[in-house]
Amino acid sequence: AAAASAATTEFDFKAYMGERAVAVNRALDAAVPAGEPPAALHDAMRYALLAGGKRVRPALCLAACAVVGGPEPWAMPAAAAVEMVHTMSLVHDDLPCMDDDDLRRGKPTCHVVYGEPIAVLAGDALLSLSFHHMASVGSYPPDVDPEKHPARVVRAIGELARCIGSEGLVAGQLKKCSTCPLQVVDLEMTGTSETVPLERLEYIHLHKTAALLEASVVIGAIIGGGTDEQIERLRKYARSIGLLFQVVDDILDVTKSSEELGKTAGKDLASDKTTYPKLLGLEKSREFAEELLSDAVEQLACFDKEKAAPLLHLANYIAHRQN
Ligand code: GRG
Repeated sequence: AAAASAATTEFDFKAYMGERAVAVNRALDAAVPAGEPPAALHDAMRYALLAGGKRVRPALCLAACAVVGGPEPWAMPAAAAVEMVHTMSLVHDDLPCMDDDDLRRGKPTCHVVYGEPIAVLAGDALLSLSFHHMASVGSYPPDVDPEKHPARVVRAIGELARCIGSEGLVAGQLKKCSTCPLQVVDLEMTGTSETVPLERLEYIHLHKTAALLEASVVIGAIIGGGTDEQIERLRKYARSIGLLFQVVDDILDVTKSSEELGKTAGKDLASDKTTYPKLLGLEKSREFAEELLSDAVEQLACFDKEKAAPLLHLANYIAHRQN
């Protein structure tokens, strides 16, 4: 973490994120036609995609492309694609058969506005659009290396596919469903770790949250032309910040609700939900978060300091964010 402040005192993280969000929103806006048939489906996709969001995954993807020396625009189709996957996972997560949430990013959820069948289909369509978008040669800038680029795109598509299915997002969600009838599958899948709450929690977070964050970084590095060694270092960086993201989320759940309630124990410590503060205590959870941050930062040491500044700040932001 010391390296973080020394390297990048002049880096304006807020401006960096703001500029990336604008560029990513433009790409997402262009990716789904407004008002074209089937209009209800396209509207629902646009509603979910353009409803705000911090755009952390696309920023990671663009920053990873840049840190290995690739021009950022090369990674824009991939950055848009990872946000499409993220958005569709939120749409499905909010459905009545999953978390049954009415609000997302401060707005009514997709199924509340468009109905459940359209929300399911909008999610499905966003998922396939993400792959279509990544694979569309025409969506890449003309200066990509025509010899190397197609192979990089294929490799990146493989990374994206892997992080979504039974080794990624879907697996994490299945594990979360252990109180519903899916439990049978869940138990078959996980064997003995079922009896170890911390292992179980880490499994959920590594799949549900860290997998897509990891893929976002790795895909950016692949498209940017990173070496295998660089890609693996960045994968480690991303895995640490992926877990960090969720540990901090758990901590915020406790501390924010404590503030709101004016009490020392927040809603999360009192609820049934398993969280890091509940299993480790608040102090140990904070220590764990700092460890994960320094593990992530360590992986950036071999990169050019200036080029690594966005990834360094993204890690610090994830560790110290307040929402
Ligand atoms: C992927 C095929 C497929 C199905 C979906 C429902 C499901 C399987 C997975 C759920 C995944 C899920 C909801 C993970 C939570 C991820 C997470 C940490 C969300 C919050 O991310 P932020 O803070 O949100 O980046 P914003 O709104 O800023 O984008």
